[in-house]
Amino acid sequence: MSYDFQNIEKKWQAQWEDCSVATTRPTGEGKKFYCLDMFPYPSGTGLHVGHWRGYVLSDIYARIKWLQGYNVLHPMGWDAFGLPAENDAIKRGIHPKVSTALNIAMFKKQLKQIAAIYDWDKELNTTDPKYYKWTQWIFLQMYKAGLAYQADVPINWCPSCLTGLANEEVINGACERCDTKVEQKKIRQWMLKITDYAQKLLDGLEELDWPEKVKVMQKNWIGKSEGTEVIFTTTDLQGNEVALPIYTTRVDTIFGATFLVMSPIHDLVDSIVPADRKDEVNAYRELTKSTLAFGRAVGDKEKTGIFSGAYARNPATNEQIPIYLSAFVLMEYGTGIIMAVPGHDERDFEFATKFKLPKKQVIYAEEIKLDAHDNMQAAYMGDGPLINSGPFDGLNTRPEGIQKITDYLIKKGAAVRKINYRLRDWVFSRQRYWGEPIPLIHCEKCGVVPVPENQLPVELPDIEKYQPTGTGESPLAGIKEWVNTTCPECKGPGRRETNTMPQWAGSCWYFLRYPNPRLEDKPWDMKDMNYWFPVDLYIGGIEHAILHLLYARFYVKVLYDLGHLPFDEPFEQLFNQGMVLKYSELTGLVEKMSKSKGNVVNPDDIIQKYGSDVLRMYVMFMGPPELDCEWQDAGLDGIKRFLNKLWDYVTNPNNILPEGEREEEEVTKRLHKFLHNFQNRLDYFKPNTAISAMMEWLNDVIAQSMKLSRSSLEQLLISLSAMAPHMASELLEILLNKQLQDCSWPVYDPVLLTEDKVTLIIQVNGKLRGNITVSRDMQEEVIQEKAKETVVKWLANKEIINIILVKNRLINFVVK
Ligand code: ANZ
Ligand code: ZN
Repeated sequence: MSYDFQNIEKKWQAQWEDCSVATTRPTGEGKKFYCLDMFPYPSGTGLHVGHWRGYVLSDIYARIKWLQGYNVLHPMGWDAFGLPAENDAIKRGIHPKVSTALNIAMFKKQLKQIAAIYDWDKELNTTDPKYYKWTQWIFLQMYKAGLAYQADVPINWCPSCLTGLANEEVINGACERCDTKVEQKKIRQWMLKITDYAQKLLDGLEELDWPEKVKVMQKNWIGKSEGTEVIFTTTDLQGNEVALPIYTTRVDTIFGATFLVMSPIHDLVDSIVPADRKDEVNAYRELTKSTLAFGRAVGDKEKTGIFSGAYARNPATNEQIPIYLSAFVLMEYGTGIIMAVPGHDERDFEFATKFKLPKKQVIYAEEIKLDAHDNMQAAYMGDGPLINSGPFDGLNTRPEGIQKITDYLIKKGAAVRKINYRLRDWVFSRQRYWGEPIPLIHCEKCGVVPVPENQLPVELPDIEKYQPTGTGESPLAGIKEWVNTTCPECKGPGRRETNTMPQWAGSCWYFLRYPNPRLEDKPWDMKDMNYWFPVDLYIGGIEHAILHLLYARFYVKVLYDLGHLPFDEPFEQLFNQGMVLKYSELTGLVEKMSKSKGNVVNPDDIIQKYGSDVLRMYVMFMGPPELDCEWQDAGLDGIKRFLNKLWDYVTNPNNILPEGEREEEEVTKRLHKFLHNFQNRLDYFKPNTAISAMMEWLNDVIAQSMKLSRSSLEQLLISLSAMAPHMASELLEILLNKQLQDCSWPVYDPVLLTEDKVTLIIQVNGKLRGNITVSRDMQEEVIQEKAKETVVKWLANKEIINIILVKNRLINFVVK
């Protein structure tokens, strides 16, 4: 191999280590570009080639902006709280502080091989008390604004991790981390009122330059629904009338509501179930308890249910209809009670069929088939004129039917218009050790009292037993000296809150800290906020489309509303890179890399064998960056061959002209065509085809033995530096005696892009008869003469009565 990557990469990395090439300039100095990576969790397994895919991509854009003269902020940090470190502590007896520090050191060493232009002076770590002091401070601002509250709520409880989980951490009813089936458990929790921000979080999406897919995912997660809350009534066991509010988006079908269904855990169940049905009902509730998932996991399951023994009055028809209980109605959505319309809702139809309940048609449609007993064969979900709906017959279902029936019910005092969101408040506490302590004190006299801000951070104490207690209390509860404290208000005895924050707490705001991570007396400086935000480009995995991005947007909106930030959306442009997949011998499938599939590629091995530049370029060349792509070793060899070919060509003195000598015009044009394609494709996030443009250029140059001027060589090498910075820096130095930091990003000249020869079509009486290639600026008369010669045979013995010339396109001889 002609290019000695091992020594050359070592040399440049050592140089960049001593003196970072691209330190961020002070706030306010020039045009800024904030290029952010989703910071990694420093796991024990080290950096993955999947990380490389995102980090190289962002580095390309950071490098381009840097060479264009922008003031670039391209930082890196560590999202280092979380369960794995704690689980490690339990398993191997290593303190999370120790294992986290070791992992960070390893990650940093590996990251440096990417040779990204990170400004390591900006490095931050979420487990550093100087950092989490401000994570706690933000929580207190939320608490003081009434956005944090305690509730005894049924939460997702992972019986294996022994902790509560956020909805977002439950995947198909199982714990995201350990895949154990999640149970429901009522436990005292700290909640954040993210639901107060549902509408703002929806509205804010409109303006963002984000992938449509991510916006849709967030919209669906927030799940706005506009409908009606209708009051049905029943009589409780004491003979009092009680209201049973239901939520529906189809109030137009209310005349077809033939029963109500209530969540089995609804508070009103006990007061309406008659004595003779209690045992049966309780047995059903017991049965469904474990299957009741918090959130929306239920719904498609087989519909179980039971008759409550009670009836309700339908306010539209005044009919008494039976009340059923079923786990398919979620307590957490709407009112926890629904009106069932089997004629026009599929789920209700199934339920009615199973329990032999009446189905009533209230929308007319020709295609509805009735059986011999006038029963509907399936729910009709379409629209049409209302029937069997009293004074509303003949009205169209939507929007007129909904409107008129809602108005009618509102007038009767039996309904209100209502907007519901799927979004739930955020369970913010964890009963685990390795997280930020929640800075609150419980006092018997004063209640919950915030730790005074000048006493922050509340440091996580050292501890011997990390094991989760399983009682719903964090291991911190066992440290008496730490828990027992004085109440900041009455100075009497107080107890510290022992729950910790979820891992999200540190990652919801880290990007605000990067401009000045060592600031002591405040979390950030407004001057920095005004200058650096919003983040210009945020790159990370699609797996964060909902969780992290929604929480971070929520934090920023709250901080904006509280006057702590001058903007309310943090990330202007978002790009999600796809995953790296690889064939697994074990499963015979191309899959996401994982230890268990035995298909993980360790970047260290690749760097050993091919070097960092080849790996950088390969992860960009493997496919469109937004798609999942398959790793193939052969692809590395392809890149290696290309870089060697490039090296060999430009280091051959015969191919480079001496200083001051001009190259042929064709060579300059070919270079500018490349520069144009390269830039254009990068602008559209197509680094893979940008690399192809460079490969095509090189092939042309070699095929035509083009001799490059020194200035063309320089522009080529600077372009290369975005992808392969080591090799580019070396060549700049040895061939041109230049340093990358003294160069500027090349600009293509649009004038050089236009080909100066054009091919014209020649027609005779509108029929294609030939073509000629002429130079662009050739005079019309000359073109005519040349064209005549080409089609002389078609003009013989003809009289030319007109010549039509469309510049640079065609020439048509009209003849007789
Ligand atoms: C009667 C009806 C008739 C409905 C019909 C639909 C079609 P979105 O759009 O998601 O808001 N619903 C309400 N609360 C529920 C709960 N807690 N658990 C399960 N289902 C619930 O859906 C609103 C519809 O979902 C509501 O409108 C209600 O069923 C059901 F032809 O009411 B509908
Ligand atoms: Zn007190």
